[in-house]
Amino acid sequence: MRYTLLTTSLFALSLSLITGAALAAPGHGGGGNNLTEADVDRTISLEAGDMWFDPEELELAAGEVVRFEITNTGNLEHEFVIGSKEAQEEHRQMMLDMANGDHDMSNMAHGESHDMANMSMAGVTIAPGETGTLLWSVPDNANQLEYACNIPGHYESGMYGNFSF
Ligand SMILES: [Cu+2]
Repeated sequence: MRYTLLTTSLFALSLSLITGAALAAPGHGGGGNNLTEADVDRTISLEAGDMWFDPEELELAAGEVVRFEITNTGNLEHEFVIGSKEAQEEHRQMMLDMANGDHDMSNMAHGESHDMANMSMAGVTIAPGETGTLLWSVPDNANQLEYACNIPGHYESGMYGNFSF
C-alpha cells in the first residue's frame, strides 16, 4: 500500500515536469500549449483500460486541432501521453527510476526538464472512472509519434497506440 501511494505521487511529479516544461516553452508559434476550446476542429474519444487503449490507431490530419477525451474504464490510474518513441522511452525510464528511488530528485528536476522541453510531449493523467481531456495541434510528423501510458509495466503490456494520416 505504501509503495502504491509513493509510486502515484512520484508519477504525478513526473507528469508535472512534462507539463512544466511544456508551459515553459516560448509562447510564439510554440507547440499548441495555448490552445483553447475555440480552436478545436474535432473531438476524438478513447477508452483507457487496464492495459490497453481503444482504439489502438487514430487517423489524423496534419494541422488540425484535436480534443482527446480519454475515459479510464479500468481500475488503475493511467496516463495518455503523446510523443516520439524515444521520448516515451525516456519518460518511462525516468518514472521507473523514480519509483525505484534511484534518482536524486533535485538534480533530476533540473537536468530532465530541459530534455522534456526538447521532446515536446503532451499528456494527461486519468484516475479510474474519470475522463481526461487534452487539446493537441497535430504536427506534420504525427505519424511518427505514439500515444502511450508510461506507468511502470503498462506500456510493456501493450498500452500504446499509433497515429496515421
Ligand atoms: Cu496505464
